[in-house]
Amino acid sequence: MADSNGSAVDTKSRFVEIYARLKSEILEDPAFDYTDDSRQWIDRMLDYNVPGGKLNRGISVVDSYKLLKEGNELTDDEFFLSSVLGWCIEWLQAYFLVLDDIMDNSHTRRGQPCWFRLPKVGLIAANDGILLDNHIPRMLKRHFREKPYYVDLLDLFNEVEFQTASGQMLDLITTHDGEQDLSKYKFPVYQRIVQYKTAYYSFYLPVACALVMSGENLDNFVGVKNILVEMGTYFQVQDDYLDCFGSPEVIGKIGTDIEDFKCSWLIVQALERANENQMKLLSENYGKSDPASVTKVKAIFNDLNLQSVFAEYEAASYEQLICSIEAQPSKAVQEVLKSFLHKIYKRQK
Ligand code: DMA
Ligand code: MG
Ligand code: MG
Ligand code: MG
Repeated sequence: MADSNGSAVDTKSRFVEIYARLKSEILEDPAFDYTDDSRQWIDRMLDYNVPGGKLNRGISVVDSYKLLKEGNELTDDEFFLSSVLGWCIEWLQAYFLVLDDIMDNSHTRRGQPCWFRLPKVGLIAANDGILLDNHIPRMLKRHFREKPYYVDLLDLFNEVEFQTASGQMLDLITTHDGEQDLSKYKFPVYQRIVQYKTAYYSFYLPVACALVMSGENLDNFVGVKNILVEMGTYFQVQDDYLDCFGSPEVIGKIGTDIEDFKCSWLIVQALERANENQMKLLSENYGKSDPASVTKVKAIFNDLNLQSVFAEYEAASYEQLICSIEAQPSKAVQEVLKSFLHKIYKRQK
């Protein structure tokens, strides 16, 4: 048996190879008669937005499916099909990120300018987002139409996409310009936003895909879903922390949460701890785009020791997740959940 590290590298490179095949199937799609220019546009748009991330979500489908088979090697067909589902999640993520960067007024993503920032792209990016989204059911149809679980897959992707878009709506309407009001930024509001915008698609969806492919009924995995939603919340807390305290060269993006008046984990924690003077400074400076205001907000985050508050939250979340995972009856399911947790615990990017 390959050592675990060797096989992880192998899984990633085999997974990455499958992208080229899926892309060429899209470019050859007989339903649309591509001109040279349009084929080139899609080709470049996909390469720019789909494969350049960490691929954690996509590869987790393959890893989880393998663990559900109690570690037995996958056949070539099983490896391919679980990878297609993984790539569908990466496509879904690309779709949400292209639009998220427009709405969040972001500058960089994965170490390069956001797609809509390219002079030739601009708001064509909005339609590119729609195309990315439309590619998903086409890939599912091509590769899963004959499977008994085809309808379940379609339903799963539809539900999770609905949840994510609803989470984005909550994130955006909470952040409304013009009526900046920090008094509503409390933990339960925060939790609801991140559960919907991040946890379902990033954590539940990869594992749910692997379960559906294994012939399981998702109704029997509510406990697993709850654990994954907790893990997804922890992941978004890390994202919010890194937005301010991470290094842009490592995370590949420049933070905009303070400028955007986001209901981020840091501001929620700061508001719980600020004295009267700090509170006043936060209301005057949070959500302003000038660098001096951003610097003042960051200084308060530092004065309130939010770095150590985060370190404590991180350790406590980990303990709690491990405890819930170990209460799961199936060893294989425990392994799936632990492997996912270890991919993100103390991540720097
Ligand atoms: C991202 O939230 C959620 C989705 C659905 C893309 P975010 O805006 O904090 O993400 P990022 O920091 O990557 O822009
Ligand atoms: Mg964003
Ligand atoms: Mg956003
Ligand atoms: Mg963020």
